Amino acid sequence: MPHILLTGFEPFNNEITNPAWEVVKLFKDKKILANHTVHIAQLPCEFGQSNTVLTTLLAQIQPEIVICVGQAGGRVDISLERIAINIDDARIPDNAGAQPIDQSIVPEGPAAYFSTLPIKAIVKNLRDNGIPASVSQTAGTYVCNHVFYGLMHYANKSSQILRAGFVHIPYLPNQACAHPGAASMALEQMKKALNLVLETSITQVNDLKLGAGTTH
Ligand code: PCA
Repeated sequence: MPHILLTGFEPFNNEITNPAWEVVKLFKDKKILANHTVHIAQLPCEFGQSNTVLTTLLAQIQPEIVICVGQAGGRVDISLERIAINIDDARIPDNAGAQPIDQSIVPEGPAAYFSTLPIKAIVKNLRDNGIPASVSQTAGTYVCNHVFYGLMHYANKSSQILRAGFVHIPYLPNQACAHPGAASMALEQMKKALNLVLETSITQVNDLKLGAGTTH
């Protein structure tokens, strides 16, 4: 029976919720496409500790598919992250007060890793189902990119993990009320989106060759 690990983060930056955890927790013990069991976990919004927690879970659960989800306040849609880069550069302190600037995540690691999720096929499936989605060319340089890089570094050495990647999601509507003008997405739609992300990650063997580039 294949296993999926799905993670979300605790709230950070004075928010009282994190949409990533709110949606991930709806998948507790769920079965996707009949036989894939979902395991969920909350990660601390802390450099270092987030990857310690994640790698412990990866060793325990031995999942075939891993998807980490984070809040990207201000983004307008479900963002499929393409690339994790080997740098921490924190604009704000993390939840433990750390604010690394221009530090490698894994000093001996490569500059970057690509997501191994079928990100183009996922974007297409989400849009076909009426959910705004896009490929994102950067997950930033804060804790989400830190976890994305840590995940891909681990997955790169693992024969167990077949697919791994990171998804950023917008604010929930109640959060956006405190950030006038910021986009948001309802929890139900995020849940439908995440379900499609998981199903597509299971069924789509090769990604589609669809344009998702940007000029800036
Ligand atoms: N978003 C932050 C860290 C935790 C989260 O949910 C980020 O995008 O780095």
